[in-house]
Amino acid sequence: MSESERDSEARPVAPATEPQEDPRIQGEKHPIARMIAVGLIASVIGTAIVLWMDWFPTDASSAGNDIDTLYDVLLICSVPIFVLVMAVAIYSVWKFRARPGDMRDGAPIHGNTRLEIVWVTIPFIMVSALAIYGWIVLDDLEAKQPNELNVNVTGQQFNWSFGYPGEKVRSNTLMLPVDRPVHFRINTEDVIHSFWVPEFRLKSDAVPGLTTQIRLTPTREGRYQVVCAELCGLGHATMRQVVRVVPAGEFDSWLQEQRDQAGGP
Ligand SMILES: [Cu+2]
Repeated sequence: MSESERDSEARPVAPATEPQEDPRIQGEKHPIARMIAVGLIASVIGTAIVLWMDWFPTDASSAGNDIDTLYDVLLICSVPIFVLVMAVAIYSVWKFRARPGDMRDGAPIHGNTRLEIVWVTIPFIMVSALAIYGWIVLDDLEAKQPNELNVNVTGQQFNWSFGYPGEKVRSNTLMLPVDRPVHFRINTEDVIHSFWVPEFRLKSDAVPGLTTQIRLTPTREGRYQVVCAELCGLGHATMRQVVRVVPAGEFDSWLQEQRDQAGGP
């Protein structure tokens, strides 16, 4: 009798049986369907909540409508994905948690090619479509307008100042005539700042060595605030200046007043 024959006699081979279903998932034949149902309900609720929320103050510029619509589209696309992923993750952690004293290994799980193709393709298509949509909106907003008022914006730690080219006027209040297109050229004297009037929606960094620009038309008279939206030092939170959008006649007389003061004794 050879050595291998003796071995097989000594250790009887266990009879081949069908693999047992893991008792922990018995009765959970289609947990994925239930998870997706929970995720879909949560997505509808989540999307309704974020659309109901007021994210920005009332808009006061020509860019407001387009930016708000773009923001809503981004929310409608991203909230359901976030909520669905979190719903599946939280449901799984709760439903398939190890009971006290259960020291067994988890069931072995292998890759799923079809699922992986789906979860790469869908986000790729969504992100590409949103990027194209955002680019079209931005391109539209950046188009040159007739009869633009040029305003030079200068940021420094920790205030903003505004120059009206050709007028030799500099001001710490941003005075703008209503319904006239404005072309802002934005600079900084020190570190990076970010020029933002929430009611106008558009925002642009002020970067050392560069002149950045934005175009918009103020459409609502009122008093707003320029906010620095880039952490720029200890006084960052105080880096706010008044914006006033006034009728054209009032703007002209203000400009005349500033000219007189600049050319005064
Ligand atoms: Cu700043």
